[in-house]
Amino acid sequence: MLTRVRRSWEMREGAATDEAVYLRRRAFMTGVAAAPLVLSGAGRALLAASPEGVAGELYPAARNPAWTLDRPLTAEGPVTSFNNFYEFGGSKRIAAAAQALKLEPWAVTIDGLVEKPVTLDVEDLIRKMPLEERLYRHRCVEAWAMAVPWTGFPLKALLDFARPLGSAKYLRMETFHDPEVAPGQRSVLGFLFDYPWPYVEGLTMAEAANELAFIGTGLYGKPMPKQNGAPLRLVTPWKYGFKSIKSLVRFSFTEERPKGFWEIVQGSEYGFWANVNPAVPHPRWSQAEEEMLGTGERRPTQLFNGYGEQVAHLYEGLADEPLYM
Ligand SMILES: Nc1nc2c(c(=O)[nH]1)N[C@H]1C(S)=C(S)[C@@H](COP(=O)(O)O)O[C@H]1N2
Ligand SMILES: [Mo]
Repeated sequence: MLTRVRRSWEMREGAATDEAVYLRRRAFMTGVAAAPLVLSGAGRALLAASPEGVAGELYPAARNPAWTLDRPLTAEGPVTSFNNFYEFGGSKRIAAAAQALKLEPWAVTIDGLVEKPVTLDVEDLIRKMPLEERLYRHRCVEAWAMAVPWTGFPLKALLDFARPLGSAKYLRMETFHDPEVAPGQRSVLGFLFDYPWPYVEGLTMAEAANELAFIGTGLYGKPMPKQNGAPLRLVTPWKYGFKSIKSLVRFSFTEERPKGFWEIVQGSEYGFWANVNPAVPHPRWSQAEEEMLGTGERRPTQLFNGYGEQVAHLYEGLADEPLYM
């Protein structure tokens, strides 16, 4: 008898077997022939995917070896059970609540200053994009950090698909808005205080076209967990985590600089640029060091989160801008 205490993020031993048994039973009950006991490769891939994941058979995607890490990968458990996703509440333990998100159907709109606005289903969009896996660091302004394998596609591929006009200066991204699904979006304090839903973020066109800017569709070789921002979330590893907007429904090309969710809520603490810099403290968090999720290891923060080689040139001539808040 195992008496070891299991931490909440450890996978239950034999969980995959349980799932296989469950699927066979379900097939039996619906009158479909039971799945063979020995699963084909594709069958195993389907079982590994989360049941509601979008286009699960595309995972795992091939890893792009250009993006390596200076530290071990963070364990999957803490990454999928310690989250910021205010739509589902202000605590870090929103993973269960986030399961209410319905991923099918999920419409994505591309509009604003583009040749031709379009709305398409997220699965169609993902199937048009070149999926790959990248190992990236992630740094929250609250001074915690992680190192994770994202699956997804370069944001540049979406720009090429969208064909923005020459007059477009910014890309504005927007999260779903559905108070019935997301309790955080319900008005709690009424007229006293409401968050400015939906969550919005923005990048300059040069930032959006940078090779590092990525749209995440998966994590740890599987479709994106809902709590991490399924089915599409921005990944900008040189910026604080609040820029990496989750569960996207809209990409708009604009001439005006969009105001982000946290910039609207508290403009004195959160700005448009939000580039990681150890020398510029947030009013509530020193940015000198970061703490790795899962291990608690402390490391010195790096300028641009260690990605200066890829992005420092984007900020030349912008010294008067608040680049690090
Ligand atoms: N829509 C939406 N996106 C969001 C947030 C949020 O509250 N809502 N939180 C942000 C913050 S502050 C961080 S650090 C990351 C956390 O991503 P993770 O939960 O996958 O680690 O998501 C970002 N994207
Ligand atoms: Mo964050």
